[in-house]
Amino acid sequence: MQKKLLKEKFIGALVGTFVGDALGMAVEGYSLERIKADYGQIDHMLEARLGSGTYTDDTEMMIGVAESLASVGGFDGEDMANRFIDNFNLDRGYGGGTIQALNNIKAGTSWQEAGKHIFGNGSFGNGSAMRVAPIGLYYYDKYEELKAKAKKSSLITHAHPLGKLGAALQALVVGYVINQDPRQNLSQGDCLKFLANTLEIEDTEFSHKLKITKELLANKPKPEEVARKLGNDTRVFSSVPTAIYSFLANVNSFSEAVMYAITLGGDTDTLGAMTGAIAGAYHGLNAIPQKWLKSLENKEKGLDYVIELGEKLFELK
Ligand code: R7I
Ligand code: MG
Ligand code: MG
Repeated sequence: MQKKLLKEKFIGALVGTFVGDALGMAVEGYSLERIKADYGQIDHMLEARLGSGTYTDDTEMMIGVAESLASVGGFDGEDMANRFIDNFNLDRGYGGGTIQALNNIKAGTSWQEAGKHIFGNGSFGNGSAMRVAPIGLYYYDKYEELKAKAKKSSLITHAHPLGKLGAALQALVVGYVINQDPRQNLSQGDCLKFLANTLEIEDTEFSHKLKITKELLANKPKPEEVARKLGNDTRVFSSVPTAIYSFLANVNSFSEAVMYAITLGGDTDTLGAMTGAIAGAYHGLNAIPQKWLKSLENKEKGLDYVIELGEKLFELK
């Protein structure tokens, strides 16, 4: 692939996370029906908690993942955990399990142990998948390493086997689409087959959901059915497959994919962030509408900073 396109795709995955997160934030927790009644489709940044065009924990943590990979030159759990702690801003809206794990680390527990007993057996929230795109970029040319590093990055806060698997699935789909040329037609079937064959998901929630994804793609169902069958909540198996579906069902357009994901309701900032990461990694930065880019926050660690992080990761490769 041309270097110029690959660079666009690296930056697109990070900015895609940011745009999807910011677009979905204002309606996080709304039902599909409420979004439909109040807004129809959300095609501009609404006024939100920290102002329109601002990001939430999804992007704040993605920034931590990217910063760590870029500064160390690969995965380092202790460094990544410290970045999460340094960047942490409670007002961005963090999940309870993640807050606990980061507090454990601050209190001296190692990053390998900090998340192990949250919710009993570790969290399977979507917090480690929503932030994982930079791992998909950094290891896009080595899928075995990509999976292993994604799982380790999850362990910091989401130690449950399904939490780790969900992060690996999201990183893997990002890595896969980085390798695909957006000017050629992407085969939905090949993509799903690749994911099922490359990750050890057999007999898990994920294999079940990917099978449903394939059926839904063939049937062009209403969004209500997609949300009901794939899920739209904060559990990782109820959101990563939904993001993959949203991308594949709208494979020719970054904006259609992200707006579709948010229309499904529920964990909308995260569905937007994960779909934006995949669609951005596939299409590249140029496919993200200017009107959205212009409305993103751009002070400290804002849009320009995220673009620079994408460039840095690309240069390192
Ligand atoms: O995963 P996490 O960081 O939350 C991310 C979400 C995203 O929507 C962000 O935008 C932000 O709003 O928060 O936080 P966790 O608390 O680890 O997990 C999220 C939720 O998943 C929990 O509140 C639980 O509802 C659910 N969950 C579990 N439920 C039962 N048993 C996670 N693990 C378990 C479990 O083991
Ligand atoms: Mg969030
Ligand atoms: Mg969310």
